Amino acid sequence: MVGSVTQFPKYSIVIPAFNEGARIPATLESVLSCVRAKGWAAEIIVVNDGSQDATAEVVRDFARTAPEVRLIENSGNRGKGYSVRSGILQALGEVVMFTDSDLSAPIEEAERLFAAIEQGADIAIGSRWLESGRQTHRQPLYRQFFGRCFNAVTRGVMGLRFADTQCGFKAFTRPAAQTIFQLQTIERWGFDPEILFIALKRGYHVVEVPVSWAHDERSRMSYLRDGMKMLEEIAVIRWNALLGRYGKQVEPIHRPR
Ligand SMILES: Nc1nc2c(ncn2[C@@H]2O[C@H](COP(=O)(O)OP(=O)(O)O)[C@@H](O)[C@H]2O)c(=O)[nH]1
Ligand SMILES: [Mg+2]
Repeated sequence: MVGSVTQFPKYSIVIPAFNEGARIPATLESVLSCVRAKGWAAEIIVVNDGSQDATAEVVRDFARTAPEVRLIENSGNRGKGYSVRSGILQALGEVVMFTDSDLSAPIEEAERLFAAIEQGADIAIGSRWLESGRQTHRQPLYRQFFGRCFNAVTRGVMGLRFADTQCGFKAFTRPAAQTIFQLQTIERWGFDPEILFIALKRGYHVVEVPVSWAHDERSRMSYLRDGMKMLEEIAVIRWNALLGRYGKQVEPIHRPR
């Protein structure tokens, strides 16, 4: 647990947050009450990505009364990929997951990811498309369209045979998380296909788990601009692979004793 020197949490829940002052209080309430109701030994790490609003203060307020909550601050706005990596590499849990701040997948669904890991997966990724009936509020059609196109590209160009690479709800064993995120180079939206690509390359067992999902309209993404950037990032990933950058040896990160 945070603050304890001998015992580490079983689960780390990493939440990247950019200008989430409005959404994060309800998010932390839900995550905390879920963690406590289920009796999970968990830490909740919010990574503030250079927000210009009150995100950091709100999280600090929570942390005052909830020892499970930790705040990590980026030096400025560095991107979702950078933020998730930072949280995951500083996490202390045996199983490490990340979720979007809007909790589009309710945090209770984490149990399904944890169960998959319990059953032997190294990585369990949430999927909105395996059982699409679980989506109570779908993305608008144009976003579904972009999503499908991007999926076709990750399949064709990167060989990723997953129904949904982009779901912001993924869990890892500690060793898998440390290896993959130390090799990650993409710091903005295109980091998801990169971590999956590395995972397969390093021989990890990845399973897709259908999760419930309610799209939140207040998206932080600009589909056209960020979509173009993501295509460029796929080229970078291919290039990195060609240069053997994902085959490097990686040392585990030791937890403070
Ligand atoms: N836009 C944006 N979101 C970030 C950034 N860094 C972290 N995030 C977080 O990434 C998560 C996903 O954002 P969201 O708006 O829900 O994305 P969408 O639902 O996929 O459109 C949220 O938790 C954001 O706070 C960043 O630089 N830009
Ligand atoms: Mg969202």
